[in-house]
Amino acid sequence: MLLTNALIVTLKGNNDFGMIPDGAIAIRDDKIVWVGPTADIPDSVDVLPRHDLAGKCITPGLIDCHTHIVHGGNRAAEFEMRLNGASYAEIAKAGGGILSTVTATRTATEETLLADALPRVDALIAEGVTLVEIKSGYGLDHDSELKMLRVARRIAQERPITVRTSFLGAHAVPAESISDPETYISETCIPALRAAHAQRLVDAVDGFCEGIAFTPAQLAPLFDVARELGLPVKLHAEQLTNSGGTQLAAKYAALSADHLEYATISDAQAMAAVGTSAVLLPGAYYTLNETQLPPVQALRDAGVPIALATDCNPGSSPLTSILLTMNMACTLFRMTPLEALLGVTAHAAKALGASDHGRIIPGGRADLCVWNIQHPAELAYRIGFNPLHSRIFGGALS
Ligand code: DI6
Ligand code: FE
Repeated sequence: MLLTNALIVTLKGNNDFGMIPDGAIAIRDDKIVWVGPTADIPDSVDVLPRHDLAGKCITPGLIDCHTHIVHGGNRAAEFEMRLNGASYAEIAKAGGGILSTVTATRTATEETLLADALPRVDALIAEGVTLVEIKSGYGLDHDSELKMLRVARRIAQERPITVRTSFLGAHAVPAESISDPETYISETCIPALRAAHAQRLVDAVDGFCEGIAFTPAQLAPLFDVARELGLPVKLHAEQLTNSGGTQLAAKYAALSADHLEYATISDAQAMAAVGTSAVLLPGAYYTLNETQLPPVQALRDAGVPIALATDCNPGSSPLTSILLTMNMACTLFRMTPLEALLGVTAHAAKALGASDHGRIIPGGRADLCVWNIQHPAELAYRIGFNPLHSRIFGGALS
């Protein structure tokens, strides 16, 4: 198809929206084959069926590059506890937090996990998300981790969305292994990773480096296996304290280091040196009532691409709005609307190693959003308003 008469936000460069007023996009199958001014449409694509967009705005399909969207139950009761004075770390230490979701996830059937996750995925789709990353990490035993990853893969069959999975067996130390995290990594986590990889369930390997989770030394053997299997790594790093996660991530040339509230200037420089992206998660910052801001200016100065994501999870970020995530990044982290849009498109794609996503360029995948807006800054500006007109997924309206 040939989309004409649109304000196209290509995000072709890195420091501007790359706008083409009265632009056109030619799509064949699931690929963008040409983009430029409507006046310059080449003969080769002029034969395609035309859709006049009457001045609407087109951006790349949005990307949520860090979610735990598959999980059992919810933690509204814990939300209430926190508001009555308990801290996140205290709740985790008392066997609540992540571990209560582990129990709910272990006991849920695959069908229940899928049925619970789909409405959350639908909320993302309704705001133009075309690619979502989904982590395991609430199973913490062999079968339950694989179950979560199978559900994540099934989401891509049930809905018009691309799913990238991350194995997060090192999300927390399960209650039965609490005195011996090293053995949990070697005897449970690594064998589960190998099995999940053999069943093609894993696109990347993630971990949680934190006082309440794992140390860099405990995570290193897992990352060694990821490397052996040819899988890229990512890491939850410096969310609650500076625990050396960013340096570990940089040592393994991770795709991304995520959260980063307690990261330093030298952490940002270590990431820049190996091309590791930052993934900032304003929903978790907001939900935990955090006051330590991630080092946005240090990341900018070092040239680290900054991605944004919902972190959709039942504990620290029960958020399924990518547009609100953009708004929070601007208001809470003082990022610009351009940075926010790059954060959920081109930079999110980079954080997933998905190079054909996130920009409107010839050869790129035809995942697009059509918006009822006059300028792309409107996407981050409004709060709780969804201007999506339509969504094109793999070259088809959906
Ligand atoms: N950091 C987070 O914010 C989520 N996981 C993580 O490593 C929270 C997970 C949860 O509380 O269930
Ligand atoms: Fe997370």
